[in-house]
Amino acid sequence: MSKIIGQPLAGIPWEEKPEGYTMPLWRYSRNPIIGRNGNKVSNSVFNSAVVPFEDGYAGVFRCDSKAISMDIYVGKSKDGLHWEIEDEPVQMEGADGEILKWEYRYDPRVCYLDGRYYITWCNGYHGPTIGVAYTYDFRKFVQLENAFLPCNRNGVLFPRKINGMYMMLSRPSDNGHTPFGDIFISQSRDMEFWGRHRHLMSPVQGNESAWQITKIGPGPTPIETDEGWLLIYHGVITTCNGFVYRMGAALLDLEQPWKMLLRSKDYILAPQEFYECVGDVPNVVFPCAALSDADTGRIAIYYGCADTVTGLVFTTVDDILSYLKEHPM
Ligand code: BMA
Repeated sequence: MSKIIGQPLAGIPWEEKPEGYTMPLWRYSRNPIIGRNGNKVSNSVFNSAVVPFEDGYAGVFRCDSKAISMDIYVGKSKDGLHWEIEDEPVQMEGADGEILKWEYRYDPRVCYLDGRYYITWCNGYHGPTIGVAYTYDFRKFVQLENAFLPCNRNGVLFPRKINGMYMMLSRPSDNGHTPFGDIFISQSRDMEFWGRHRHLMSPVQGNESAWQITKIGPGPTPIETDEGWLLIYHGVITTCNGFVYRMGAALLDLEQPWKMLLRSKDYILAPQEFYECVGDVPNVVFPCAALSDADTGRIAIYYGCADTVTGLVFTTVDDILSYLKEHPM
């Protein structure tokens, strides 16, 4: 039996695996949990991040407006399933007005670390880069320096320091619909200056695992297990109809997380349901957050569906790690 190293979460959203199901992730029966009209302004609500907060959950949600302007909004929930999303975007304060200039903000992640909720997101600053902010209460947000130079997307923090360093995954990119992309890990002593960049993983060339041939990017905050860090990521193939986004998983060394121990050859989730295949951008499943319960090993993953709505899938640490071991690269 594999173990999650972390906090218990007795109220984690949950449904049992359907009888006879053979894939490692199973969908919530009432997906999608958030529709297009998640708040007053939204055209779509997707690629969003949630964490346990007070006696329920809080999150930061990507809502593209009806003007198709990308921004992030606070949401709250009692049960992790029913969400109330604010109608006004997150307001940031910070030391340097230059950094507070707003171009666009999307694909947030939230990570509880050292007593703060850190938000990372794709932040427009002369091209996409990684914005960083923290909050204690999901009301006041303090924005720090952008972590990297543009162009970069998918900044994902580890939930604790490793060997005294904060660690962040990211995926250097271009300013458009990037047709390439490897995942790197960067380190920082202070959440401001990032360095010691280490390569983690590349897309898979050839025909061996073509769902992840074009680019890959980290998803939720990695989950610590007794066997390594469990990383859920997205992998992309270029088809005659454009990109198709699927989900994969990898296991990373606990002390040196740029060393990959296992990686899925088979995807763990693919766009197959109507709401994943039909929407503003068809054929996208894009994970950005996971809740986990260290007592039972349960994991609930929040993901964007077709860049339009938000879905939930379930697994356990055993289901996903045994699948990884049975379908290795
Ligand atoms: C990426 C980002 C994601 C989106 C994906 C698929 O470049 O824009 O937010 O989900 O493309 O459209």
